Amino acid sequence: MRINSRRNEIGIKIVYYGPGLSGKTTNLAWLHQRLPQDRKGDLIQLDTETERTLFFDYFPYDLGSAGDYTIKVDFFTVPGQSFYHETRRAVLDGVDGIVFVADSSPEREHANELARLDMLRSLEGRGRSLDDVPHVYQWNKRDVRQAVATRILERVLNPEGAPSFEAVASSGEGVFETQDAIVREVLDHVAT
Ligand SMILES: Nc1nc2c(ncn2[C@@H]2O[C@H](COP(=O)(O)OP(=O)(O)OP(=O)(O)O)[C@@H](O)[C@H]2O)c(=O)[nH]1
Ligand SMILES: [Mg+2]
Repeated sequence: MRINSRRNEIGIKIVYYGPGLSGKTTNLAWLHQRLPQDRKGDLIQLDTETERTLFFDYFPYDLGSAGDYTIKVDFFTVPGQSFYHETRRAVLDGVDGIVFVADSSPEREHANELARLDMLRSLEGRGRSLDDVPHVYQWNKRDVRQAVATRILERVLNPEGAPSFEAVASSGEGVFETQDAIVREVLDHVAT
């Protein structure tokens, strides 16, 4: 969190985290397309020729004001492919809120768990944990065949009972609700 009292500005950093191909970039691209033109900066996508995220995706957004302060949000995604571990750690640095985008495909159950463990370890490495980082889960790809039951995703990935949302990011379903929820979680956290 960056607080600039001279400019009456609060900056918050939100990271979309999750296994490879779970739909993190799709979430950010959809949000960027729909948010009002005059309040967003360019979407920066650093990806490979096959559109896998290489470093991160990013765009800044003016959320509006709270009291005397204006709130600026920086949205990031991490690269999900396992060998980009160090990049994920770097992107998580200074995070204020996390959206964990899980893939509902049955063959990705293990990948979801590994990604969550990787995230916990990276937070731990900085003396942080999910207890003190506001976060929400997105059960994405609800449209796939034999999607894993949300009851199971909740039990395995969300034992802490954080807010969670079903989504089909490729058609925008659930994307805005997820974003709205994480921003609210972060602002509630600041206020307490
Ligand atoms: N069926 C289905 N496909 C989706 C959904 N959301 C995203 N996809 C597709 O899944 C693929 C991967 O999406 P990305 O957004 O690039 O995934 P990512 O999590 O950014 O992947 P990495 O950058 O490699 O970590 C793309 O072909 C998307 O169109 C969804 O809800 N349902
Ligand atoms: Mg990506």
